[in-house]
Amino acid sequence: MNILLLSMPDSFEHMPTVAIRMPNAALTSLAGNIDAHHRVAVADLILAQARVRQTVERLVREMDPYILGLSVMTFQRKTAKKIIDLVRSLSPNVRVVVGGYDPSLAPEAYADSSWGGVDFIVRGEGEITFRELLRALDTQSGYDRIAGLSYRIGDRFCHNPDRPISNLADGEIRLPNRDARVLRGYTTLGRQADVIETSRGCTFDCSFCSIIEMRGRNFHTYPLDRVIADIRDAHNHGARTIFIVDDNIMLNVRRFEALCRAIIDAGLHTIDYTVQAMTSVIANHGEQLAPLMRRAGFRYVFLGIENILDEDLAFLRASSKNTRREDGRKAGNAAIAAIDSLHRNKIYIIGGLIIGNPTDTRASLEANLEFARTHVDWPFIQHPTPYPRTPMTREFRRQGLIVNERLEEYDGTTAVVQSSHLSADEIEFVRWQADRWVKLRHLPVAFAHSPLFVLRHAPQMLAHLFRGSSLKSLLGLEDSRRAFARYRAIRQAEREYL
Ligand code: B12
Ligand code: SF4
Repeated sequence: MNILLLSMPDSFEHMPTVAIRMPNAALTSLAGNIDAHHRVAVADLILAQARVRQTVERLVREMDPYILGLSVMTFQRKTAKKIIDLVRSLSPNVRVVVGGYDPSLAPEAYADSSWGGVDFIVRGEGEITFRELLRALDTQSGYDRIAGLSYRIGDRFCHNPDRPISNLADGEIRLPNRDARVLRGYTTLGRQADVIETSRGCTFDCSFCSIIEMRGRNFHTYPLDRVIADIRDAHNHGARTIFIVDDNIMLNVRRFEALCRAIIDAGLHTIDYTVQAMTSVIANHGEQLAPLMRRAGFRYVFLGIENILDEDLAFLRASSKNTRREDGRKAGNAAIAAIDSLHRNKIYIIGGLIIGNPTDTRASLEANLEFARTHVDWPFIQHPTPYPRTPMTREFRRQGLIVNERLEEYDGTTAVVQSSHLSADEIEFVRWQADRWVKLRHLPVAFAHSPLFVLRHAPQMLAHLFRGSSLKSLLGLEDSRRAFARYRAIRQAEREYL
């Protein structure tokens, strides 16, 4: 069977594609876990953002797929529909499978008859469900026993029971197949980029996160020798910088330390690594952990600070993962101790903050922005976004604070909810104004690490950073709200990928 797997081209503001283009971890993992007789191609459309239609047309011509698989996040739903319509127009008999967070958490949207084009929805983890689906198609043996699968019969969808979570330790899920990738150009500031995973799941329950509804509260890990083999494979495929996509790798600190040592022992510490981390773990274990991370090659840590105010942390249900402990007692917000520890070891902070929560005032936004200015190297400031089935979505709906239902704008940096004190527009404006200048300060660091890349791409990087601004607005001679309106119009136009 010919299988074409696509991830969507939609990107968001904090990851300008001029500098960052990362692969989707799901698709190569699916490709690595199907039976060997299939012909499979993986295309991350982020690599072809300016020519999505032509790229899809070419791939359909070359692959003549029987199966089209799409990995979709909520803000990419509209693009996914357009791509399905395009492929159907070129290849009417193609069977369409969707998977990922949005189809898993909002399957009803894909089963809707106005969508028309979707045949199968793979809910939750996909490797085994997808493999079983392909076998069922091969042997025409029916779909009713495939856990985690929803399938179309005429105008309606049948939803099979959920699939139990994979335990990962038993070797059932094989390594990703990176040879299946057919597009080139993955990068982080000029270094070839890749992704690996070492674990899945999380035992916390932050109200904004989709993970709990997706898979429950649990944590499963791959054996470290498999992780090292995965990193080596990425390296052999050219990767020089790696993003670890685990939901929450820091749940087992001893294991993470062992991973750092294993990376060093395997000589793979020459790669630049980026990992996501809870502030509490870094604050509580930073003395030993941060130097070890540095030796293993960790360059950036995406810190889930979420918010620096207690009231907001409580709303986000993120208090305990951001609390520092001393002698077993709670000792306040962990963010500063975590950042100090990483900075002392020359590791840079991507600071994840969520502002625009229900009780936020101008002063609470400012407090967080000031924190970003003072402590963070690359701000990843987002607005609370009501993704399907999260507890936060229910709360925003209950309070009547959702002001925008256009899902393609649910990209994290478009404010789609208001607070009790501020309009959504005001919240986004305040963030936008501060954000660019903090990011600008990181440019010399990027230059020192990747001088040729930054020299060559500085004009595009600056143009992206200051989209909508003019010399007059930068000099304060034009109302910055006009520049903001232009920025929003540019963002709007960018979303039309085909
Ligand atoms: C790593 C990660 C990132 C990385 C991306 C690296 C990359 N290129 O993939 C970074 C930090 C850059 C990032 C950015 C964003 N992310 Co993100 N991210 C994650 C995270 C932590 C892990 C995703 C992952 O790779 N998992 C490993 C793979 C193997 O698992 P998987 O994707 O679930 O795939 C499995 C199944 O879903 C299924 N499957 C998936 N696709 C398909 C397709 C087919 C055909 C089939 C059959 C099956 C299938 O099978 C796979 C294997 O089991 C998740 C979850 C979390 N805890 O926060 C959020 C998450 C996916 N991100 C999310 C979002 C919204 C974003 C952003 C918009 C920012 C934001 N507002 O949070 C941006 C958008 C990125 C972009 N395209 O520009 C949301 C999605 C919510 C939703 N309902 O859509 C999540 C769930 C976090 C959350 N808020 O709850 N993200
Ligand atoms: S700690 Fe991270 S992965 Fe876990 S629930 Fe919170 S945001 Fe999601």
